This record gives sequence, structure tokens and C-alpha cells, in this order.
Amino acid sequence: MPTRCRNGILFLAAAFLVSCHGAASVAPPVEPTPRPTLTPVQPVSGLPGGTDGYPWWNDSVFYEVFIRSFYDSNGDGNGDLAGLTAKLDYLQALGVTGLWLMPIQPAASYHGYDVLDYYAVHPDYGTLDGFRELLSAAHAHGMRVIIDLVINHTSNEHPWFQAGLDPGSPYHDWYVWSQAEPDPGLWHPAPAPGSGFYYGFFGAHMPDLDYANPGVTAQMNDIVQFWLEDMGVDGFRVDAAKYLIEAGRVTQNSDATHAWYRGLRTFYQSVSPQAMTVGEVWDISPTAGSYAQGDQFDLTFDFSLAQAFLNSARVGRAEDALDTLVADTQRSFKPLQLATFLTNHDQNRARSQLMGSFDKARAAAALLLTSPGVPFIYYGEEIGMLGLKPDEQIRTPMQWSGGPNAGFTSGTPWEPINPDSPQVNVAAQSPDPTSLLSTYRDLISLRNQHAALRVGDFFPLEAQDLAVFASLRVSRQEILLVVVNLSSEAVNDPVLSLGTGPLSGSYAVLPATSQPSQPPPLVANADGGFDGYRPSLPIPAFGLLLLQLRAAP
Ligand SMILES: [Ca+2]
Ligand SMILES: [Ca+2]
Repeated sequence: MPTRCRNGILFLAAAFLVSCHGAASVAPPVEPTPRPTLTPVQPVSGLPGGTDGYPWWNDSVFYEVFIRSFYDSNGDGNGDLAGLTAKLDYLQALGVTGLWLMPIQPAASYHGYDVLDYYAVHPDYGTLDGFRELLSAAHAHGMRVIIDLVINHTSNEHPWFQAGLDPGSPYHDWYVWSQAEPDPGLWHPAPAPGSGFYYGFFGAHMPDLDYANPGVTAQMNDIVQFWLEDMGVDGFRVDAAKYLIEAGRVTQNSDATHAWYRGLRTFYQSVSPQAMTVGEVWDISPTAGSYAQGDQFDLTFDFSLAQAFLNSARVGRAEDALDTLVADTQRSFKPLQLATFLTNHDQNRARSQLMGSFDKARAAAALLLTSPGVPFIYYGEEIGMLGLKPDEQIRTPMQWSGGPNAGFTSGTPWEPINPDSPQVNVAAQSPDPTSLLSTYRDLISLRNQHAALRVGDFFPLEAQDLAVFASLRVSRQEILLVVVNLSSEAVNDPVLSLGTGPLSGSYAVLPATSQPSQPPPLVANADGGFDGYRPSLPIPAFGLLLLQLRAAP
């Protein structure tokens, strides 16, 4: 194995490991896994960057891609990097400005969350050169690219773990061992009888790495540096983030886990100050937000808000979404520093949770794309793909057309296509201005055009109608009234109030979406809000009304 030592820490850590180990006299020092040498992709250019002093990601709309299911370029039935590259025009037309790629590295399972080699691309997906081509092309299409970073565990087939099964190997202490079995289910017997148990929160095939060992941290930093510096990615989505370091029987959210992410932040910012990290902390908003206060991750996903968006869309009432935004999200996260979504690859698909209704899916999309945070759209959500667990069924191939295999592959798809593909597909929805896909295009376009939707402060409004989700969004350049009708009935004359707010004087009110008539002016009350404002415009069932306020001269 050729030696490549990027930093002294790694080498010292290896020496420390050996010296601490009883079998040090026979064990070879741990050498860093060598990485390929490549020229990095140049940073993306041409994006609107940092409106109102916020980071670039607050101007972005992300799209989560499961590459195996997106588009197959060579007929082997598996989606691949070249397939995604071929579909960048589609994504650009959709309006997205960021991609989250689920794991791209060689892995033991189809989904990729049990990595075999952190410095390579899965052979089903392509090569490192193919990945660089994708990065270049995505950047040229105005999209930044973040990749999944699976650091809590490796595959049990990873060479580190295989070597570490030997108690005399320096890799043994890269994993968490016990002679007894402290907690059935979380500990798994080593293959050799009497060799003890290893810790694997997600199962025997995913042994947890031991970050109490500085050698593991040094190796992971090297991997982070490789993808940022040598390959040129724009950041990471950190998988299973809250499970990183165990403390006794505490398996989640330990102080040591938070401390480790502070170190990760210091390290990656020293490599790439513009890089973004978004953590998967599947927990209540205050816990998720505790990782996103500016010293650990840039963002974490707000799972509570995602569920509230879907609940509100399903029952046709604004209350759950508004209450969660006010009581949980705004109290738990720094302003706008959260990742918003409806569903991801671990959850039943959005339209499946909305009783199969395209209309409710449209309303949910309006909540997502007009609310504060950085929105993430799961591939296929924009056309209303269906899927209920098991996992393979929520990760089925993208439905591009009504043709054979939904236009996904010329071969045999790795997973059967959803039988509704003749009706539900991109080709059918793309030219139809009333389709869910067109709704997504329109909403993303509005978000990309209106700074207040991206970076505006959020003020929930009171509406007399329980189906009306209304807010005031205020950026430095723009003030918007956002009104979403979650019901199956038109709302003909919404009545909106804001007790206390940032307004003063009188405002002309201009529709930002095409409307039949001009609303009356809005006059602020003494507390900067307004009382009983009536735009006198109808909002169609499941529709959106967007009004721009301009201070009267
Ligand atoms: Ca393929
Ligand atoms: Ca762990």
C-alpha cells in the first residue's frame, strides 16, 4: 500500500494506536487509504450569491437524487452518473439550483449506506472521472452538488472492519468492541467464536466506527478533504448524524457527538470556507436545531416541520404548519438556517401520504416552497410518484415517459417500475400547465425570483378561514404577502391580520401572480401590523396568492 500522509495528525494517531495496543510489536502502523490525484472542478459561477448577507444556500432549492433510480445511460438497468448528467437540462428547467446525491461510493447494499471504499465511485454509477464530468456540468447548469457522507458506520465488508476482526490489527480499535453483550440488538458477535461483540446501531452489516479513536477522525478528515479539494464537491449531507459517538448507554445526541462536529466544521472550513453541511438529525426541532447554531452543521433537516406541512395539506387546515413554524422551527433554528422538505428516501412518498391527491400535493408544495429554510425536493415528488414502504418501493425508478420502463432504461430496471407510469410521468405533465410538475416549476421560479421568499423574515398571519395559510415575508428589498388555500373550495375574500409587525404607513399591493384585478392598499396599524386586510381576490382551491407590498410614496 503506497503511503500518503496528508497531515501529521494521521501519522501520530497511527503511532499512538500502535503504542497503546498490546500487540504493537507485530502490528503494522495504520496507513491512510491512498486517494486518487485529480484536478478539482472549478467553483460554480453565475449563481445569485448570498442575498441580504445570507449564505449562498439560502438562495438554493435542492433536489435529492437516488442515482440508481434516476436515469440509466447504458441499459444495464441501473441509473448512473452519466444518466444524471443527461438529465441536468430537465432539472435546470425545473429551477433547482442544488443537488444532494445519495451515496455514490462503492457499497455492499443497493442504497449505498454501507460504504466499502470512501475514495471511489460505485462501479454501477461510473468512475471518478465521470463524477468530475457530472460536477462540471452541474456547475455549468447553475447547480451546486453535495454528496452523502456516511460516517457513523462502514459496511462490515469494508477492509478496515475485515482487518479489524483480528484483535491484533491496529484497525481493531477503529470499531467499538465489548467482550460481553451489553445491549442485545445493538451488539453483534464477531465471526470467530469468543472474539467478543461489535457495536452496530443499524445492524450487523453496518458496524459503527469508534470516533474516540483519533485515527478514525484523521482518516475521515482526509476523506472530507478529498471530496472537497480533489474532487470539488460543494458540501455534504451527513447521514445518521446524531448517532456518531456513544457515551455509555447514550446512543444519540451525546456531548461528544456535538463536540466532534465542532471539530469537523473547523476542519472542512479550513479546506473550503464555502462548503455547506446539512445534518440528518431525525429528531424533534429543538434537538435538530441544536446542531445548527453556527458551530456544527450549517443546516439540519426539520423533520417535525416536514410532517406538519403534510398534515396541513392532508387535512386542509393551516394550523399544524403555522404552529410548528412558530412554536418549534423559529425557536429552534437560527433564522433560515434549516433544511425543509416534505419527504426523503426513508419515508413514504408525499402523494402517498396525501391520499393520492395531486391537489393536496400541490398545496404541500406551496407550503414547502414559500416557507423559510432551504427546501429539498425528493426526486419524483414533483410529478407525484407514489410509494409506500418497504424501502425499495419508495425508491423506484424515475418515471420519465409513458413508454416501456417509463423511459428509465432500455434494459431491465433494477427495481420494477411503478405501474402508474403510463399516466404519471414527466412527458405527460411537462406540457400541461395545470400539472403538478408545472406547479413545482412555477413555485420554484417564484422562489428564485423573489428574495422575500428566500431570505425574508417570517411573520405568521391570522386568517379567518382555517384553510388559509398566510404569512408576511420581509427581506431588505421586498415585502410579500403569501396566502395558500389548503381546501378544496375557493376562498373568495380572505381576511388577514397581523398583530405586531415591521410595517409602517400605507402600501400599494401588487399581485406577483397573475390576477384579474388590483387589490386595495394596505394600511399598517400602530404596532406595525394590520387589521382585517381584504385583498378582494379569490384564491382557487389548493391555490396560491402572492402579493407584493410597496410603500406608498
Ligand atoms: Ca447504468
Ligand atoms: Ca456511532
